[in-house]
Amino acid sequence: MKHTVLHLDNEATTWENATPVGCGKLGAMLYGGVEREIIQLNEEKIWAERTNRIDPTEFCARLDTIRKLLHQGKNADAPAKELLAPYFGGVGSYETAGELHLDIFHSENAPTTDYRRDIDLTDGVASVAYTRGEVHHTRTAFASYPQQMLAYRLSADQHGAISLRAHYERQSEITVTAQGDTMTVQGKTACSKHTFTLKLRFVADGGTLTTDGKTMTITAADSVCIYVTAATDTEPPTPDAWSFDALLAEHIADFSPFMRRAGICYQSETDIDALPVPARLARLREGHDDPGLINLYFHFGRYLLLSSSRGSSLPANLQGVWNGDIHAPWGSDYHTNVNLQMNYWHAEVANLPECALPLFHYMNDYLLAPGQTVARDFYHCRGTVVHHLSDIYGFAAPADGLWGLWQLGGAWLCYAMWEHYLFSPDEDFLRRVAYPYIRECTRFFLDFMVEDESGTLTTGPSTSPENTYFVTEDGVRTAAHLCLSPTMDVAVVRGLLQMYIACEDVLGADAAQRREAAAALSKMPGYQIGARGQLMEWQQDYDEPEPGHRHISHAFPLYPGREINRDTPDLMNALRVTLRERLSHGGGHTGWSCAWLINLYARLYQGDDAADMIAKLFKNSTLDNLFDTHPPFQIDGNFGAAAAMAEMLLQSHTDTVDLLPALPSALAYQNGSFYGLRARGGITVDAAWRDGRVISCTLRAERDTVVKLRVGKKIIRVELAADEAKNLDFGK
Ligand code: FUC
Repeated sequence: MKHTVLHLDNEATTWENATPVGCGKLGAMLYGGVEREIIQLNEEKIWAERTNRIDPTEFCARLDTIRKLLHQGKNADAPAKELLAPYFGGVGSYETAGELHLDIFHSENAPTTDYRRDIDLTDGVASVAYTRGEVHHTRTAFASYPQQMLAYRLSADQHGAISLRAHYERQSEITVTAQGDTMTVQGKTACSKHTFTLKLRFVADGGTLTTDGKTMTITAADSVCIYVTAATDTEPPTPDAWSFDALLAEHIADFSPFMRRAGICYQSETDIDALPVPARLARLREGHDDPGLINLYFHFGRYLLLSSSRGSSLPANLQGVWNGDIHAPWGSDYHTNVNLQMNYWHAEVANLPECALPLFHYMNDYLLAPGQTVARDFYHCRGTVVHHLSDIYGFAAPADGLWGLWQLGGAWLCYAMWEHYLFSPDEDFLRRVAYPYIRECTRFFLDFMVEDESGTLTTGPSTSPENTYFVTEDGVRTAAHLCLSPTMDVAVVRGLLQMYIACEDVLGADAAQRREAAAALSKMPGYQIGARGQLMEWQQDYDEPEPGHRHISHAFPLYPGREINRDTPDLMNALRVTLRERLSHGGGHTGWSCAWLINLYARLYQGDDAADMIAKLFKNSTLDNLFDTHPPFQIDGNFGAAAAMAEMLLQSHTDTVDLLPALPSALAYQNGSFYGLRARGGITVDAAWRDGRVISCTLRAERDTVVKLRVGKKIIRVELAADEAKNLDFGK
């Protein structure tokens, strides 16, 4: 299996374009500068805590007033702004740990040639290489998960060629002390509530190492290794003076098996694959195809997840684990009205299910209990709730403004747990990890929803995430956020009730609540088609101020939900109209929104439109290092698009496993293969196609099972025995 390399030919001039490495808790962005190297560092818990918790007294009574207005068909935005303004909270920002700066002294007075900056995505190793005069310089960096340590080496092919001076910077007060070969950095988060410490150990081979108490100077070394540990509110261990090569070997043995599990391999041209990414993006922008870039992007999406969400780490935030600021864009927080969920869309299908476990720990250990308090105090409901954003301190209340009055964040997160179970049905996981959160979330909605006059259950006051609709009052048209039962609420809650009932059917834990849930499900509204043939976003067919809005919330039942599928052709058609309208008004203009559209077109079996969206993503929302840009950098687009690239080749959300459900028809996509993609039911699939037709596939199952495999128009029944590979040959 060949190594997949993300190749650049320039130093990063901005943080956003640097090279990411990470091991879940720690992250680094490497600029790869020849004269000055900057290594920006992160530790996942350096996060400012907002301490002014809102007193929820009276919230519930005021909310009732707003709800009544909505039930009377009135616009409730203005009174809600007035009545509820005191109750909107906020969270602090995830923060940078600061930057190690290395001033590099080259003795050769010659130009730099043959510069390259790479990430070997398979091994998880970043590198820089260049030639200066007669000397070839190499830098190697990685984040060791087994050691929870960052490692960086500068070396050259001639003795004594490495000289540098190292100092540490942060855009806020820090204490730096250098003693012997170790630099210790101490600082506080912006709220001053949390302290953090980094230890940087310098090991020079040959030459001299001196310190003035703050900086390190190394002269004429053969190589220099730097090892970094970091921790918040506690001391990190001092890095051992490791053998770099042994540490590297251990890291590759740890990292690469995950990366080797799965891949997409559209047939591509070797000389185009070898180009630096900026040149490939430029070619694309000129209208050339580059299916090989999809292979790379998919792998990079897996690399980023494995590097930012692992073991006992926190889940990937808006920027994974990478952030160069004290006050990051959107606080680099956990946005739960699409972004955090999208971060995990590829985890199962792209064969990194372990990387989803940090999300589940976060839900159970950080969100569940605080969400119960908010459910009780704000809504007088049982169960647990999360609104549209959160942090690492269990924030679960409404935030920001009227668009923060949206109670569905936790319910949507339940889908990740449920999908994890569907992909690998493990009753123990369901009982211990998924069920406690899903049950509590369901309980909230059983209490929260109220019947309207017709006996239909309604959610709200709520919003269709961040979108508004027009209402006319006294002849004046205004945009309103608040409503009852926007389609997304309906879809998320319907799916939640279904998954909860399915959990009870496996576990049989709470017959009374199962009955309540089944009764509630029977009273939920369905989906409606509007005057233009579109799927309606609200209960009424409103005009919209922003018809190209980035959120496509009402498409939820198509993806990531599954209620709209080939068995509901009218609703599929309605969504076709919806997407066309969104796009004709400039939709898909943020990276994550574009990534969602690729998934939606894949689920509509419109491979050509999916390919157009991929091209749009590459052209408008992809930085030179393949980071997704909102703008600015936001990691959800990387993850959501990786999921979509798999979804075009393999789907399993209905009762069949579908091969190549949305392969684009252009010549560039007609030949290729994939390996290690996962289908629901504990199945792993490899497949190859030629001239657009599947020629072979291999299926493996975790347990004995029967698969209905859809290949073209045929459905084939395949019996699989646990852990036995079954090869199917479909002829040339
Ligand atoms: C949601 C989106 C924004 C942005 C933010 C972090 O609120 O509407 O576009 O992605 O999250």
